Amino acid sequence: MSATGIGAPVRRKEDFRFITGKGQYTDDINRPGQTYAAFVRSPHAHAVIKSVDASAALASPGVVSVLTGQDLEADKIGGLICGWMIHNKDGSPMSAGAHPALAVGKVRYVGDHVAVVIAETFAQARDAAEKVMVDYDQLPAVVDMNEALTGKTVIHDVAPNNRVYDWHLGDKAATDAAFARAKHVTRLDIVNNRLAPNPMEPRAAIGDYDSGQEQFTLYTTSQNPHVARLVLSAFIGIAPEHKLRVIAPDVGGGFGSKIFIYAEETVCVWAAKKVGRPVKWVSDRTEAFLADAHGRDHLTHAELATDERGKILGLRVKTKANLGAYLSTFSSSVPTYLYAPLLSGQYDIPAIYAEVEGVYTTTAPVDAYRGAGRPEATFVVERLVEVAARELGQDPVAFRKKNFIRKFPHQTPVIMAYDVGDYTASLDKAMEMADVKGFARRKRESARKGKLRGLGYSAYIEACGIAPSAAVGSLGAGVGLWESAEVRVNPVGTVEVLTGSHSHGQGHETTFAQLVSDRLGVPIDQVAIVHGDTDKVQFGMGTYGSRSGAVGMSAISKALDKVIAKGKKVAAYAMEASEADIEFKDGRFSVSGTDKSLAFGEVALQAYIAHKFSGQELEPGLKEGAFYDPTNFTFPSGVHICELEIDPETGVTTIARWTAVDDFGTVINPMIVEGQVHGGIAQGVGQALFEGVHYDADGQLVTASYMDYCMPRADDLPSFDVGTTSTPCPSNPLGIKGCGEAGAIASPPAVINAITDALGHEHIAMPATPQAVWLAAQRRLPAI
Ligand code: MCN
Repeated sequence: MSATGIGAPVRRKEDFRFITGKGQYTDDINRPGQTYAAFVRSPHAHAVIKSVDASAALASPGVVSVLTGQDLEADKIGGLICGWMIHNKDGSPMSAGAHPALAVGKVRYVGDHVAVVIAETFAQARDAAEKVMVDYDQLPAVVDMNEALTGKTVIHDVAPNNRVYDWHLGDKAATDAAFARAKHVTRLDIVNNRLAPNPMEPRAAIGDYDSGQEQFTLYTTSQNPHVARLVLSAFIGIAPEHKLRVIAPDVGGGFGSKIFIYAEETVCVWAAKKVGRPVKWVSDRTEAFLADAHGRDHLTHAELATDERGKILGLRVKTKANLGAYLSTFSSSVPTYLYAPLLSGQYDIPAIYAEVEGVYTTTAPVDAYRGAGRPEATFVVERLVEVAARELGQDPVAFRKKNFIRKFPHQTPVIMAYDVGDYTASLDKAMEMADVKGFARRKRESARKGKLRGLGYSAYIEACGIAPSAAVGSLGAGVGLWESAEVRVNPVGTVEVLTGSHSHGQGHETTFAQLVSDRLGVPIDQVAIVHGDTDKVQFGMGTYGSRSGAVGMSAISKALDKVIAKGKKVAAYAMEASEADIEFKDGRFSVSGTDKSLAFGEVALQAYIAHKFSGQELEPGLKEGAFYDPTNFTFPSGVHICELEIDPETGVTTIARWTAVDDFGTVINPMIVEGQVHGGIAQGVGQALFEGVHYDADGQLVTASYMDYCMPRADDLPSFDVGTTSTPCPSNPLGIKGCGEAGAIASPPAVINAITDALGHEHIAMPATPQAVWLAAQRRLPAI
C-alpha cells in the first residue's frame, strides 16, 4: 500500500479550505443585482386560505415583489412530485395529493409556504413578510396517525382516510403458518421517534436568470444537483433542460435532507425570471426545523415466532409511517422499499410478512434521514431478538449466533439477496474488543456506587450502494440509479475527475483521489475531483444511500481502466512496440522484457502532441468516461456494543464504552471511514437518548429550536472503539460496501438494549430521556 493509495489513512484534502474559512457555500455566493426572499409561512396546521392581501407588504420599504400560489398557477407551474410510486395491496396506485410550491386554497402544516416576499435586503423581505395579511379559516389539526386514519379530518381529498397507501411485502400465508407452529411469540409495540435532520449548514438557494442567453442558474444546497435540474426544469417548464444550470457548491452536511426538491428552490428559480433579478433565500434554524423534511416517525407492532430451541420461524410487522402533510420527493419509498426488505436483519428467517400504511398528518413532510428505513428495520429486528432471547431465558449472544445467516449468497423472503458476510466474526471481534468478559465485574462496581450498568448489542445489516437499475427500477423508482464518471488526463499528466457523486462532508475529494493515485501512480495533490455543477459534469445521480464509494468510485474505476487501456496504445506508438507487450505498473508504461519505459505523465503528453498518430486509427487525447450500474446493492454489516451506566436517582444515562466492528468490504481510507462511523453513532445515540420532533395537538411544532430539540454533544459520547472485519463486496470492482449510514443504523437498538439490560429488561421508548429512564428505574426499584 502506498502512503496515499487504497487503504491509506490520508488526511482529508478538502479540510484545509473548510477549517480556514475558505469554503464556498451557497450563502457565500452573491450575484450582481441580487434580491432577497422571505417566505410567508402558515401559522396554522390546517386551514383554508380565504384571501391573501399583499398591499401593505408591497408598500413596505425595499419590496420588489410579492408572489403567491395563484401566481404560480397562472404561470402553469405544477406541484412538487413524489418520484417513487407505491402500490396498494390491491394493486391500485397510492393516493398522492397535490403539492404546490406555494399553497393554493389550503395550508396543511405549520410552516407551509403561503407567499414569498422579494426585497432589496433580507431584513426588508422579512419585515414585509409579516405584513402579508392572510385570512385563514382554521380546520382541525391531526398529528396522530391513528386519529388521522379515522378520516374525521381530511387533509387531501384524494385520500379520504389520510391513507397514502396500504402496502405489503412478503408471504402472508407462509408467515401465518410459521406463527401457528411457533412455541413462543414475542410481541413488541415500537415508536420510532421523529427526527429533524440538522445539517450544520441550513438550506439556501439563489435563482438567477440571464435573459440574453435565456439561461437559468440555481445555486443550491443539494446532494444531487443533476436530479434537481431534471426535476426542476420539468416543474418550471424550462426547456431544453440544459437551460437550467444547477450548482451545488460546498454543502455543509445533508444527512439525506438535501436530496429532495423543495418549494424554496422552485420559487427562487421561477421568481428570478419574474422579477428580472437574482433571488436569494437562506433558511434560518427555525425554518429548518419547520420545513426541512423530517425523518423516521413509525408506529410498529412486531411479532417474532420461535420454536422450542429458540430458532426463529417467522416475523410479522405492521407499521404506520407518518409521511406528513405532503409527499416529499422520495418519501413514499422510505417506509416501504427501504424498510421492509431489511427486516430479515442478519438472521435466517424463513417467513416474513410486513404491512405498511403511509399516513398523511398535518405535520412537515417526512422523507429520508441518514439510514432512511434501515434504522427503523434494524430497530424492530434487534429489539425483537433481544426481548425474545430474554423471554426464552437464553443468552442474547447465543440466541443471535444460533439464528445468524451462515451460507452466502442468501435469498431473504423480502427481496434482498445478501451476497457475502461473516456475522459471527464481527460479533466475536466486537465482544473481544468490548471486554464483555469483564462486564460482570464492572456491573458490580457500578452497583457499589448505586448505579445500574447495562450491555446492549446490535447486529445490523443494511442495503446500500442504492443504485442497481435492475432492482431499483423495478421497485417503482421509475429510473435506475447508476453513476457516471469522466477522467480527464491533462497533457502534463495531472488528472481531473468529473463525478456525478456529490460530497457534502464525506471526503470524496480525498478518497476518490486516492483511487486515482493508486491506479495511475499520480500523486493525490495532482488529482482534482470536480462535482456539483451540471455544466461541468454531464449527468449523475448524486449522493445518498451510501452509494458514492460503491457506485461512484466504481464508475471512476471503470473510466480509469479505459484510460490505462488507451495509455497502453499511446505508449506502444511512442515506444514503437506492440500494444500487447505494454505493461502498466506503479505509474509507468513499459515494454515487457526490455528496459524501455515511459512515465504516466510522458504518455499523457504523447497522447496530446505526438505527430505519430496522424493517419493512424488512434485518436489524440487522454480522456475517458464511464457509467456504472452494479448488479446488486452492497450489504455492510456489523456489531455495535453499547455499555452504559444509569443513575437511578436522576435517570441520567452515561455511555461508558462503545465498540463498533463493521464490515465495509475493502476500505479506501480507514480514517474517513472511522469518521463516518463516529458521526453515525452520534446521530443514533441522539435518536435513542435525546432527540424527538414534537407537535402539540394543535399541530404547533414545539421543538423548533435547540432550546427544545436536544442534540447530543461531545461530552454525551465516549471515545469509540472501532474495528473492522472484511468480506469484500463481489458486485463492484473495488469490493467496497458503503459506510456512511452504518453508525446511525446500528446504534439506537444498542443503546435501548443496554438500558433495558440495566433496568431489568423493561421496554423503554426512544428517546430514553432522563425523565423516562428515571420513571422506569423507579418502577424497578423495591418500594421503600
Ligand atoms: N469509503 C471508504 N471505504 C469504504 C466505503 C466508503 O473509504 N469501504 C469512503 C468513501 O470513499 C467516502 C466515504 O467513505 O469518502 C463515505 O462513502 P459512502 O459510504 O459511499 O457514502 P456516500 O459518500 O455516498 O455518502 C452518503 C452517506 C449518507 S447516505 C449520509 S445520510 C451521510 C453520510 O454519507 N450524510 C453525511 N455521511 C455524512 N457525512 C457528513 N459529514 N455529512 C453528511 O451529511
